Amino acid sequence: MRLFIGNKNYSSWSMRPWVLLKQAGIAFEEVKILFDSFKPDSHFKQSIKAVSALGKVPVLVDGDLTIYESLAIVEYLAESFPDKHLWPADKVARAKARMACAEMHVGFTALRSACPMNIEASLPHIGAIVMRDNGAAVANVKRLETLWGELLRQYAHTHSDGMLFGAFCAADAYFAPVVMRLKTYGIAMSPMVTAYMSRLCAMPGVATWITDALAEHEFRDFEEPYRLSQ
Ligand SMILES: N[C@@H](CCC(=O)N[C@@H](CS)C(=O)NCC(=O)O)C(=O)O
Repeated sequence: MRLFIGNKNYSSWSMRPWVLLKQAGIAFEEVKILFDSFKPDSHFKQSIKAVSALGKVPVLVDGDLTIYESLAIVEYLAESFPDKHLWPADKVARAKARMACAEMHVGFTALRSACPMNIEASLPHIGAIVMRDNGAAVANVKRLETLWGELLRQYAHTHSDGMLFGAFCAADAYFAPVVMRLKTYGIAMSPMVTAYMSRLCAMPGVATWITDALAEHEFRDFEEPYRLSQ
């Protein structure tokens, strides 16, 4: 199995299936296509379009099958590796985990656009301005607090991982990039959620992604609304 991803510092969508695979201990080959631009003639677009017509990462290639869209990749992995419990075992918890991932997939747009993922950056001054002036982003953060708070209160104690549904699952992988944003932009969360964020960052699959992202040093102007190139 090969997983095509973009820059680890910037590519929030790539991070989701990658940390899920890594955390579950599923073997795969990583193929990184560095962003240059998203223009049709860019190296990135040409390279990923040769793999998948959508022209976006992540893409999972398993034999003859090519899957784009991160949620479809997660579902395919969950079906292919049932013993890895990528979704919670309990039916009700599983429904809630799928809801949370679907909500993440289409939602939190104000926060995502005001605070793009940038793992190596430290931008609390930008986070403060966003939280002061951007009501929609503030609402997104409040929704995260409510959603995560409810799940953590109900499930975190059921497994030593202390994740949203107890053991690490697809929902945690799905929210990992949001946790990166909250950290980069210094957005304050409740003590319970802050503790979850720390536990998530310490999960080996997530920690490895962060280490790789910090080692990347590939500055891209078009991914950097706030920093200047050194
Ligand atoms: N809905 C897609 C989103 C994928 C996506 O937007 N990936 C970004 C990188 S993080 C990308 O490839 N962008 C290229 C572009 O927009 O042209 C998914 O879930 O996989």
